[in-house]
Amino acid sequence: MNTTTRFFVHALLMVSSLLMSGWVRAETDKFMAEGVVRKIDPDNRKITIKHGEIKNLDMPSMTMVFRLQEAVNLDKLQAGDKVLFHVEKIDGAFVITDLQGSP
Ligand SMILES: [Cu+2]
Repeated sequence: MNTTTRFFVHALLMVSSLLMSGWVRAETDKFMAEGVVRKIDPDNRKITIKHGEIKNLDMPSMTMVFRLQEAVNLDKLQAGDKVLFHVEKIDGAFVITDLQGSP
């Protein structure tokens, strides 16, 4: 390996490790709120959840309606289900971007 090649290999490794650590951090920092499904409106992609504290939004526990992002699958969901979910404020609306069943 000549010096130039070695330099580029080094730079590439550094950039990829930075990207990886940023990605891993973003994944683990994603706050998952706890909740119980109250009502589902699949036609309008809306869901009513009685939720615990949502730390990333500074929101205390309450029952409210959320919008569901297209990627979130609600086929198996029904009222009474315990869920873990991530909410983001997008264009002034509270949107669930990730939702999973809770044991
Ligand atoms: Cu709320």
